[in-house]
Amino acid sequence: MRKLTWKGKVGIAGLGVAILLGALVGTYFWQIRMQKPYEVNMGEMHHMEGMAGHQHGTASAATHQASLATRSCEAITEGENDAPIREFRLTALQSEKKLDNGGTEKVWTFNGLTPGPEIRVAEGERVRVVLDNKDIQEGVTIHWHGIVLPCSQDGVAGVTQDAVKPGEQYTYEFIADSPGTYWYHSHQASSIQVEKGLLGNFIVDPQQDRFEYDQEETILIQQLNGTYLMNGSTKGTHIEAAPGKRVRLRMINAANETETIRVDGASYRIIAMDGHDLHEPEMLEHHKFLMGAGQRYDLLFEMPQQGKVVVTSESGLKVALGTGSEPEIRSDYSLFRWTDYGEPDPNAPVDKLTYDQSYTLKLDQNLFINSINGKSFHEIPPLMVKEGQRVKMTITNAGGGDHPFHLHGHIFQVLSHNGQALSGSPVYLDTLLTQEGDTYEVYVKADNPGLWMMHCHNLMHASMGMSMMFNYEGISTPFRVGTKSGNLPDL
Ligand SMILES: [Cu+2]
Repeated sequence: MRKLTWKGKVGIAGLGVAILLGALVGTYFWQIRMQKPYEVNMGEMHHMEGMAGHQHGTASAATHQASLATRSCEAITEGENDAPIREFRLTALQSEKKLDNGGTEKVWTFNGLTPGPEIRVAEGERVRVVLDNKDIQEGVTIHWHGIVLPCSQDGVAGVTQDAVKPGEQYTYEFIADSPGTYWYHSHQASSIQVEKGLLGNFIVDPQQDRFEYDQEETILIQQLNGTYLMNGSTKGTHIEAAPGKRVRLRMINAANETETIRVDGASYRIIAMDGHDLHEPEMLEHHKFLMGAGQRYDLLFEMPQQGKVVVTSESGLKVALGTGSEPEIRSDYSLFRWTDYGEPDPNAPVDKLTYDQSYTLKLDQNLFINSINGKSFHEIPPLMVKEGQRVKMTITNAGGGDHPFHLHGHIFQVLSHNGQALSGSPVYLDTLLTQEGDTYEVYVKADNPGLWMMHCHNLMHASMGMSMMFNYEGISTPFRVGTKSGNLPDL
């Protein structure tokens, strides 16, 4: 290596100091901004002129008359029907958790547990969850990540409800009409509360399964006060599975960072992403896959006649299925790509999708302030849609690491990646992992009137500003976000 001159050394040191100063100044200004008392009505931000979209086709939006007749998000509830009711009670409370690395963590839990109790219902059932808050001072909510439900049930503090304070109660009610793997978590001060443990699995069993299996298991990755856990363990846990059994493995990434997952001991199919089945997924040999924060992957494999199957994250977390010898660990894994996996669905041709409105979103980071189109959180004009519109969003990751982009209240379909149309199975997501330099086009039908958050699911990024609204014209809210109300959904 070339020896550095003293000038070079001073230059590098200077650059280091400048970067450090920049970071400190950026964080300082952000904190000042957050401390200034403020209050925002997330449903009235269209007086900021909404975000300019490009119109296509015949649907010419009458944007300017929108504010006349309004309907409150609070009044948009699940209608009556005779679906069977499944009732659950979740109480948020402070507790302690002993870890298998010897440590004890002060945690926030549902019913004394983190992850909280698994909520499991059948497709079509009416889910009723009574939330009580025992002693979480800043209040809590529950957001049902990935579930399409009425606006008032979305669990976003300051948008769809007030945070539930100690001694208070809130009842959520919605029909679980889309089977799959989901999760729930608090959406009050989410970057703090999720990390402290307020989260759990949410599984909707299908009425009719497209895939056959003998056994199913769920793996959840979380970051508890900074410590990574897979199914509650820092080291590795074990699941019973007999040779020859077909296992459906539901995987949930509830942490903030992207996980690289490896499966040793069996070839597997990825049969669902974010709860939605893939069409004719082929067998994967020696593949690892990326799971963005907030995303879910469902795997299907057959237990070998001898030995274990081991699921490992690159951060070293492990779950072993079965007994016997350890599987051979290979080093030649290729990276799974979902943009050309499986087969196109002739009943849902992607190239037939047309849209009325298109929007461009640039996700970026400067000096630790995270932005969308150059602005942060409540300064970002909402993306305004009308009920019935077909919307295309072009999402670019311009820097700052991975940004798993999450839209509430809808499922979107991915059209293309870096200009290349998807050529395999249709892919329906609620959370899209974007990496630096990526551009994706996604399609969403505006068929669920409300006020919906759209944010990075690295909740640290969301707390630093990468969060905005997807608002329907004519929908209002009586709730307020800000330091005055104390409703801070992504702090
Ligand atoms: Cu991000």
